[in-house]
Amino acid sequence: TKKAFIFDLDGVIVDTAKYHFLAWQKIAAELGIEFTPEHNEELKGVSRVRSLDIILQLGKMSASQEDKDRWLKQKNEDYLSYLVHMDQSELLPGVLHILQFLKDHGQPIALGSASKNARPILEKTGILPYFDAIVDGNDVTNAKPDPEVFVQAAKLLGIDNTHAIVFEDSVAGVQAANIAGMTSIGIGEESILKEAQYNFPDFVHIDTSFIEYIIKK
Ligand code: B16
Ligand code: MG
Repeated sequence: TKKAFIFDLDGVIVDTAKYHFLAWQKIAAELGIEFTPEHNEELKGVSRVRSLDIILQLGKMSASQEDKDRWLKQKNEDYLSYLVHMDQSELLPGVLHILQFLKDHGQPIALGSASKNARPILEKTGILPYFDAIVDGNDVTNAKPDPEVFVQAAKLLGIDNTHAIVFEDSVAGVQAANIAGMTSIGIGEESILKEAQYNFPDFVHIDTSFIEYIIKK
């Protein structure tokens, strides 16, 4: 059967989660808010605007829209500065192999990311041609765990939700896939991604026989 393979971007295809963390940490430090890697788990897969709200909540702070807009701009500029020299070497291990395997087997591939910076990252890492559809933070109004981003992706590929497989590194993203009735594959620590139907530490641990099994299922 033809399935739809939907990839999250940050933390699944590229290790940009570390850059998001660094950029947010700078803002938090400026505001005198303690922001740890554990706190950062809550920001994964979450929109930029919502991420700032979570950080402000952590510091029990409220702020004017003007201040928020300034911090959001500052965060993104800082984040983009980490991406300037990005190239194919920043693809997470094993990703390219799986993308190629799916292509060779005629399987539709989509991106389902909360990021508004998704396209330039796909271009810089040279994997844009693998994607039959791209849905990112510029296309959706509801952020993960709302399934909008994945539902749109499956629709663009013309595949039923129940035949869609989502690779995700975030709790919110795994929840979004589950809510949509899709197969969720957690990439990362199993103890964090408890709700995923399958879990792998990374793509190196995903055997092509597993992908074949999912395609046939
Ligand atoms: P941007 P994903 C998400 O991307 C990140 O996980 C999340 O940390 C980030 O805040 C969000 O994109 C928005 O990104 O600021 O670039 O628009 O994991 O859904 O690919
Ligand atoms: Mg992610």
